[in-house]
Amino acid sequence: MKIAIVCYPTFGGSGVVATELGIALAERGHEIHFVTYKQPVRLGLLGNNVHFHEVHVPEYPLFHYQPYELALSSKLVDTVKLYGIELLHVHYAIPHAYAGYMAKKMLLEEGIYIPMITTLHGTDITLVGKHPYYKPAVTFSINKSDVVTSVSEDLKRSTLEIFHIQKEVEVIPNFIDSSKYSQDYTDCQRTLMANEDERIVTHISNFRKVKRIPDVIQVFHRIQKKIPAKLIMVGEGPEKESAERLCDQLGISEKVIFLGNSNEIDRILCFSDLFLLPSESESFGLAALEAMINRVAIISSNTGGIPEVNKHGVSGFLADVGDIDEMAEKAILILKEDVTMEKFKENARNVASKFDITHILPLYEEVYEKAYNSRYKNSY
Ligand code: GMT
Repeated sequence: MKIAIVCYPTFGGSGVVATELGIALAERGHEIHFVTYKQPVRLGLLGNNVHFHEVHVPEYPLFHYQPYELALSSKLVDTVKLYGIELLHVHYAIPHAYAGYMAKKMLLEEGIYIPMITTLHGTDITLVGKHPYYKPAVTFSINKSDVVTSVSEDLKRSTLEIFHIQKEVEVIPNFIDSSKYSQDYTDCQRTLMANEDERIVTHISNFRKVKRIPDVIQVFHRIQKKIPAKLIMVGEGPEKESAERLCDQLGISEKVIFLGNSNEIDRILCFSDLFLLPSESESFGLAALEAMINRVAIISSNTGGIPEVNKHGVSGFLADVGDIDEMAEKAILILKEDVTMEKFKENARNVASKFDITHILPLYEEVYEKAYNSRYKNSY
C-alpha cells in the first residue's frame, strides 16, 4: 500500500512511534511517504520505500502566526496526486487530523478518495486538545477520521470522556522492535558514567511540567543517601534549568549528569539500572517501554496508561503521582541487592517483549485494510 504518514519530526514519543511504524511498514513492502516540516529524527536513510516530503511555510510579515495547517494540507494534496497515495495516517490530532481532513475534502473535489487514520497519542487529548480553544476542531476532526486509534485503553477512556465521539476508537498499543536489542549485549561502557560500585538511574523526557522533573530529582536525592548512584537526565525542555538549580541546592550536582537530547538512547539505557517516570499524566510511556526492552527496571507514577506498561511488582513499581517517598523506597528496594535488581531487570525485558512490533504491526495493517475497504461508504 502507498501510505502518507504525518507526524511531528521531533524527539517526542508520537513522532518516534510514527517513524518506527513507517520504517517497519516499508520493510514489509509498503511504500511510505513522511510528510512533515523536517526529516524525523529517528528516520535514517531514505530509500525506495521510504520518502520524505518537507512542508515549507513561507514567512509573511502580515501573519502573526504562519499557517502550517494550510501548507500541510496543500502538501498532502500534491503528494497524494503525485505518488498515488492510497491512505493517510496522521499521528497526533492537532493539527494533523484537521489538516488531513481538509486534504481529503480538496482531493474529493477532484474525484480522489483518500481514507484517513488518526492515531491519538496523549497530550493531543488530555492536555492540549481539551482546551476550549481547540476542542470543537479536535472533536470534529476525530469524528471525520475513517479510523481512530489510541495508544492505550486509558487514552481511549479519556477521549470518550472528554469529547463527544461518534467513532469507534481502537486501541493499538505502542510497540518496540525487540530484535534490535540483543539480550547478550553487555559492553555498555558504563564506566564512562559511573564508578563500578554505583547504580545508574535514568530519566528521559522533554522536560515539560507534566513530567514532574523535580520529583525525579527528589527521588534520586533519597536513593543516593542509601545507595551509591548516578542520575542521568536525557532531554531538553523548559524544566531543565530549574532541575539543574535544584540539584545544586540539594548538593547532588556531581552525581547528576544532564546529557541533553540524544540519538544514543539505547546506549544510555544499556548501562542503566533503573528508570524514573513520575509523570503527572502519561497516555502510554514509550520512554519506559524503551527502557524495559533494554533491561531497565521502572519506578513510575500510576497515572494514565502507565500501568498498562509497567507491571507493579514485576517490571518495577507504581506509586501515586507526587508520592516521592514511596517511589524512593521502592527504588531502593530494587537497587539494594544485585539478585533483586537482576530479577526486576529481567522481568522488565520480558514484559516489554509483549509489545514487540511483530504483534502490533498486523493490527495497524488490519485497520489500514478496513479504512481502505470502506472508501465508498464514508461520511463527509
Ligand atoms: O510525552 C510527551 O510530552 C510527548 C508526547 C508526544 O506526543 O510525543 O508523548 C505522548 O505520546 C507518546 C507516544 O504515544 C506516549 O508514549 C506518551 O505517554 C504521551 N505523553 C503524554 O501523554 C504526556
